[in-house]
Amino acid sequence: MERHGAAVSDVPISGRKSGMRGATLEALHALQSALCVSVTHYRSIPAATATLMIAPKQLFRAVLCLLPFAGSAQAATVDAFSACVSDLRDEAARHDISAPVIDESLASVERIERVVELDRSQPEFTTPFSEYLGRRVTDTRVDKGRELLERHEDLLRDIYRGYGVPPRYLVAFWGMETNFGSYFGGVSTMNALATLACDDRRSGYFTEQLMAALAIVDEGAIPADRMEGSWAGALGHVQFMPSVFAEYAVDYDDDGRRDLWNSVPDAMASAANFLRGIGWNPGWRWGREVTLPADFPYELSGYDNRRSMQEWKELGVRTAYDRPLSGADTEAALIVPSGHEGPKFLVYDNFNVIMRWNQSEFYALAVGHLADRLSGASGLMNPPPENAPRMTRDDVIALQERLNERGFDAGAADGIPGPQTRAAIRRFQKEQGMIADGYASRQVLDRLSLQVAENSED
Ligand SMILES: [Ca+2]
Repeated sequence: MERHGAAVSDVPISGRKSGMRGATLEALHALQSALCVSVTHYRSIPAATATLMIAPKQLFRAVLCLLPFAGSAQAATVDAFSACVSDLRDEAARHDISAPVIDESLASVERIERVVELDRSQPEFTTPFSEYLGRRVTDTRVDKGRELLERHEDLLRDIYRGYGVPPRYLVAFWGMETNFGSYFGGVSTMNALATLACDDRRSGYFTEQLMAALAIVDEGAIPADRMEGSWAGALGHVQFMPSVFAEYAVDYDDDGRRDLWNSVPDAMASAANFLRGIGWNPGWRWGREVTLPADFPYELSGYDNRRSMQEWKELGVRTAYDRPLSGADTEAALIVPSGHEGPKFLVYDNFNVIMRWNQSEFYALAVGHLADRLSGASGLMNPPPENAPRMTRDDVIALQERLNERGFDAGAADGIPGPQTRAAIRRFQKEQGMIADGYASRQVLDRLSLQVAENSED
């Protein structure tokens, strides 16, 4: 509550008003104290684990509710944040974080407004696969990655023996996450996580991440003031969230610290340990680019539509170099990220593992393709078309709403063409006799819009 008083005294007040404001502030203090007491009491019930995680958010919201009385929105925000941090300190103590580390990490922690903005921001346009891939798998990155594969050859081979993840994948993740350690994100992890733990949207999750981050400082991995990463709290070379760090980080260079900021051996072995932990299948590729016959039934595409290699072979799927697929006994899915005019990929179990690292098909395709490039492959045989008209978020929402109106069940109209939306598009395309590639294109939106217009004229 000290910071509250200090902040409000900066607001110029005079005469009778000061008395009124003083009385209001007293009431505000009383209410806030009551809230703090009740929340603290509630959180001391050990069984209420889920509630434990929500509490800072509730407190923050409760204090914000009093905002009109506080006179200055900024002061109230600062105050609500400091009350929330005080609550997080109690939480940290219950997590057995040592008192000096709690002090070192949270005494001067600050709320970063920009972090909240980024957490809420939604892109205006959907990013086409061509652009996504073009930005991430550049010739410069491929050259740098090949150089690093060579420089760390012994280390990476050693890790491969221990964990079963080939060097090219580890270097590909490294390149995707931080451009091989050239940029960790530049945001104080304590500030970022405290900000998000005290924000409404995902308070429980980020409180958990903050506790894990404090435990990492407590074990001596890195001092709090040198712990930096992304605005969302991802750490070091391979951008582990603190909870992933806690579970999977490895002290591979054996210096007594799991250091994912300054030790390449620790970072690479940790990535391998994580991949193994989430199911990496040694001896398998991630997937491959393929070619399809002209009359291919595209309604069989989609991440969830898994079939045996034998079935894909019978459907005429061949490698991008027009060779027969190996008849290996595995399941695969066919993905067409730019629609039927772009590249086609058959993806195996390890693709799902990459998706567990980051739940995005584009990301997983980029990691797989970059890994291929690092081991000498050239670019895609059938690169994605670059001139496809961009869909805005509003276009995709309109597309989803019209699919839903027509009973194709595209799911929530959130402006993101995810798996459910693409499956709905495939059903609509098939009904219309279009190529059922599930691609959220202008053509599909136009066809849907036309039909809505025709129906309304009936
Ligand atoms: Ca180490």
